[in-house]
Amino acid sequence: MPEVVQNVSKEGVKYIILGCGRTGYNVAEELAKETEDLIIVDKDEKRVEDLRDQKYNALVRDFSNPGFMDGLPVPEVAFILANDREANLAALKTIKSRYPATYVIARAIDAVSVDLLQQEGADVVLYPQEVVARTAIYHIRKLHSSRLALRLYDLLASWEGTLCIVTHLNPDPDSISSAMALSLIARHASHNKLNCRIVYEGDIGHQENRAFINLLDIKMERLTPQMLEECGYIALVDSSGPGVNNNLPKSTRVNIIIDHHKNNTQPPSAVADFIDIRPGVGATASIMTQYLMELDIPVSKTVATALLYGIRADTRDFKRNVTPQDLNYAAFLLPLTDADLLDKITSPSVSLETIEIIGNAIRNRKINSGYLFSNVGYIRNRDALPQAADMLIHLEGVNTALVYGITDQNIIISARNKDIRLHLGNVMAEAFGSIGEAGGHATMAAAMIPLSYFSMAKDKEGLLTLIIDPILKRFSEIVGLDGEGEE
Ligand SMILES: [Mn+2]
Repeated sequence: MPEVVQNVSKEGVKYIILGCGRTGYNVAEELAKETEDLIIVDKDEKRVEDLRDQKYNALVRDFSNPGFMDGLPVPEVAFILANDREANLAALKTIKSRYPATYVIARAIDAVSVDLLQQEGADVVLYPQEVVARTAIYHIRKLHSSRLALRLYDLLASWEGTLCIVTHLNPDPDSISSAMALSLIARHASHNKLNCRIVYEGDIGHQENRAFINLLDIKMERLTPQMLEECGYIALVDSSGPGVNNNLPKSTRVNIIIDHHKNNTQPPSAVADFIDIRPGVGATASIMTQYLMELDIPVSKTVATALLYGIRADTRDFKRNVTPQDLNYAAFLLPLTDADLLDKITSPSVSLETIEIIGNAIRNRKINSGYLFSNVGYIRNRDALPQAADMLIHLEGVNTALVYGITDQNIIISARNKDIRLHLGNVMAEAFGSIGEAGGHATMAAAMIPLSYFSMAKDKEGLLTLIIDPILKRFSEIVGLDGEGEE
C-alpha cells in the first residue's frame, strides 16, 4: 500500500486518530460530520484499505514504533484509541515528546492504564467502563427529575377551575417568569380547562421590572382576599411557603410550592400536593425551564424571554449563585428568546424619582472608616434604594454602604459590601433581625423595619431622622465602629 497522505498539503492537521477499532471508527464518523481535516492511522492493512474505500484519509503505521509520525502533519488533537494498552502508551509518549502542544485524548484499557496515561500527560483519559457507569447514573438522575415534572403535569391535568399563582411581594423577574411558565404548563396539561391567574402584592417598582412586565405584556393582578376564596388552587413560585416572600396568612392551604431559596427562617412545615424546593439552583426560572424541557412543551418567545431574564436577574447575569444547570437551561432558552426585547428590558429609561433618590443618596452620604451611611428620606419607589447602594459602593474609600429611607409603613435599608472579612447579611440579621426582617448575602443585604408604632406620624422624614440613629448604632456596634472620624 502506498504511503501517501491524501488531501494533506499543509503542515498541520486538525485531528489524528491512532487506532481505528470500533471506538476509533465511531469517533472518526462523528468528526467526519464536521470536517475533512482528519487522518486515521492503524497498523492493520485490511482495516486501512476499508477506511480508504470509505474515503477516509487513512494509512498503515505501527505506533509502537517511535518514528511512526515521520512525514505526517502536526496534529492539533490526537485521539489514541487502540485496543492495546502498551501501544496506546507508546503512542502517547511519542506524541507528547514531539508535539507538546497537541491536545491528547487517550483511551485506557484498564484501571491501571488510567493512571499511566495521566502521568504521561494525556489531557483527557477515557475509560469506557467508567463512562458507561457515569452515563447510567446520569440517566437515573434525569429519570428522577422527569418523574417530578410528570407528577406536576398529572396533578395539573386532574384539576379544573382556577389556579392562583402567587408571585413575590414586590415581584421580581424570577418569580414572575416562573409564574408564566407554571401557567403555560397548567394550560397545556389541562387542555385550557384550568384558568390561571398570576397575582402579586406590593409594588412593581424597579424600572427594569416594569419594563419587563410592559414589554412582555404580562397579565398580573393584584391579590385580594376575595380572589383567594375564588381560587380552587394556589401555587407559590420562588417562595417556600405561605407568609415567606408573600403576605399570605401562614395557615393558607397551598397546593404547589416551587422554590430555590436556601436558609429560610421558616421551618419547611408547609404542606402541599406538590413541593419542589431545590436550594442551590440559581433561580426558580431554571427549575421551571427544566420542567418545560422534560415535558417537551413548546415554549413561546415571550415565556422563553421572560425565563432567561429571570435566570439572569437572579444570578446577577450569571455572576452569583450560578450552577452548571442554570447555564444549561439558559443555553436551552437562548435560541427561543427575542434578543431585541431582552435588550429593551435591560436598558429602560430611569424614572425621575429614582434619579432623585440616587442624587439624595450621594448628597447625604456620611463616611466613617470605610462605612458609608446615607439617608435618602421619604421614598415611594423602594427599588431605587438598592440601585443607590449599588452605585455608592463603588465610591473610592467605601467598603460597605448602607442606604436607608422611609416608606409609609417601613424603614428600608439596602446595603452593599466589598470587605471580604465581613458577611453583610449576617451582620444585618444580627443588628435588625429582632426588630424587623433582615438578612442577605455576604456582599448584599437588606432590612425592613416596620413602623407599626409610628405610622400615624405625618412627618415621615422627621421621624426617620429621629429614630434612625439608635437603629444604626446597633450596626455600628457589631462591626466595631466608634462613631469618630466622620467625613
Ligand atoms: Mn428567585
